[in-house]
Amino acid sequence: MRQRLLAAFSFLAAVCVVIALPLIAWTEAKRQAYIGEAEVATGYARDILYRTDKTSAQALEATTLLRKAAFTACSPAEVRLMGKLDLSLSYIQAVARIRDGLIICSSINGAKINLGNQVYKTPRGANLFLDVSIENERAGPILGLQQGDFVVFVHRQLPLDTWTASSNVALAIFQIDRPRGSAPEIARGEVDTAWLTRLDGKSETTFLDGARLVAVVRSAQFRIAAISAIPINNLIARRNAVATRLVPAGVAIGLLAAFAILSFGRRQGSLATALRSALRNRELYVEYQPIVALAGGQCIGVEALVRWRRSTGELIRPDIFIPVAEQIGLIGCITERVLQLVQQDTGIWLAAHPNFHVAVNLSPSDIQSSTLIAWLDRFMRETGARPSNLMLEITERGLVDVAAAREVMQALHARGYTIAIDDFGTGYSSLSYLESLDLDILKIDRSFVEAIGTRAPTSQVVLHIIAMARAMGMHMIAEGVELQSQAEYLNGNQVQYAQGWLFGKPTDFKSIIERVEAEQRGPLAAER
Ligand code: G
Ligand code: G
Ligand code: MN
Repeated sequence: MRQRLLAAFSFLAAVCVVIALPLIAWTEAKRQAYIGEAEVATGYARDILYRTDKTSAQALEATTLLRKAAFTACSPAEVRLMGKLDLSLSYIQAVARIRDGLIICSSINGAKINLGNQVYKTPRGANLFLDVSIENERAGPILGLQQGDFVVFVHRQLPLDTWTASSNVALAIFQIDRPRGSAPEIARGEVDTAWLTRLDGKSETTFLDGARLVAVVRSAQFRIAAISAIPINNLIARRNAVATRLVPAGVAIGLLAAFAILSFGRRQGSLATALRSALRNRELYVEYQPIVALAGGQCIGVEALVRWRRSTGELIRPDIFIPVAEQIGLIGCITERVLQLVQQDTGIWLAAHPNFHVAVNLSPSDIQSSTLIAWLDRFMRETGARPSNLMLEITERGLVDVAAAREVMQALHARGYTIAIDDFGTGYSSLSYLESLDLDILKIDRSFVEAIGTRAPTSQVVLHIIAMARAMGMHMIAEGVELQSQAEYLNGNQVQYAQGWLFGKPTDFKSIIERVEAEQRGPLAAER
């Protein structure tokens, strides 16, 4: 059942990944294309707005100078100043004096100027002549800006004279306060006045409207806004260009991830099945690694390490199958089997050696139920061993849920079992928990022993662990001791026990018995 669920789940996850990744890539291509094209459109709008602002500023400058000069109307001095302004201000075509709606003199002496009849009053009290014609001037429509007694003439299309990458870009300048629906002041191509409302208080905005991507930018100086609209085809072309890069990558990554999920699911599934039959077919056995007293060197106990040899002869490491067993709820069966195997291997030998211990590894779930205590009680009853013959190794992970563990731990303690914390320093654990649990032994993880005497940043950690264990009255077993120098360092720092290849690799219990009995016969016998 569990397995079907795992298979179904990994299949579903794989399908999701295969669909989702190309979709994400496609969405990302759309997003990138929009950002890119919006940047282009905003650039055009900013450019024409800059030119318009510049034109307005020059017109303002011209009228201000003429007003300040306060020459007699149309005197030679005034006309000379008009001519100078016309020449020096690049955006300006002509300057003129107006009285009662008629031009009375200008910088282009003699040429007739017709103001036309399209006039718009700006909120600041200026008049805008939208349809001016100047005699002999053929460079396109002209705009007249009247402030007080003067009018400045500019080319309407000049600000739009900007370079665009594609020809069908629409550009326009709007007077913000013009009534809704009226035509823009200056325009090239087709624009919609309703776009102005999309600004909505912002200084810049972009959006899609039908077949176009529109940018609106508002002037910081004048009550005008610039608009540019680019064809949506530009956006689509850019999206397709980005998508041809991203989508195949998305498909490839999606397939790879799906493959990984499926093969992981199958492996976990098949490992789970194989582990179940391993328990039935007795494919598990136990090896024992000596634990020695650092002072003296005699073997005072062993750690039981489970091994799995499949019927094919393949040996699977506990690092691989213990986590799977924990996941699928099979770890309790493994712990029970390990205890049975230890009982088979040690028989009545432990009863005759009360100072010798076998350390058994427990998983977090083992110490959350009292079944464990029943197994241990049976072990004692059937072998005549004492609780001091068994040491129980608990990992830091097992202490995360202390509330659940505490009851079982106290019961174990009350019966006289030794409790060790395994792999100390590699996981999460709070000192206050350690103290409140009243643990007997701390196993110093191999990684800290490895660092001794090296330049590794953790090389000093072992000293802190030792100090802490001593402060809490715990004895220590150093794991993974491979070098004589490590053993001497640990012994010199009051670590009582050690385990590692220097003292012996995991082996069968018969070899352990031989070793211990040889040591008991005397040092000379042990040498042999
Ligand atoms: O010696 P070996 O490489 O097999 O040890 C790998 C890991 O497997 C060790 O960290 C050890 O704690 C864990 N392990 C070995 N035997 C058992 C066991 O019987 N039960 C549990 N829960 N873990 C074990
Ligand atoms: O349960 P624990 O994590 O203590 O398991 C010990 C692990 O370390 C096992 O995998 C065991 O085979 C391995 N081991 C034991 N002694 C040594 C040693 O001296 N060096 C190295 N590299 N590994 C060791
Ligand atoms: Mn261990």
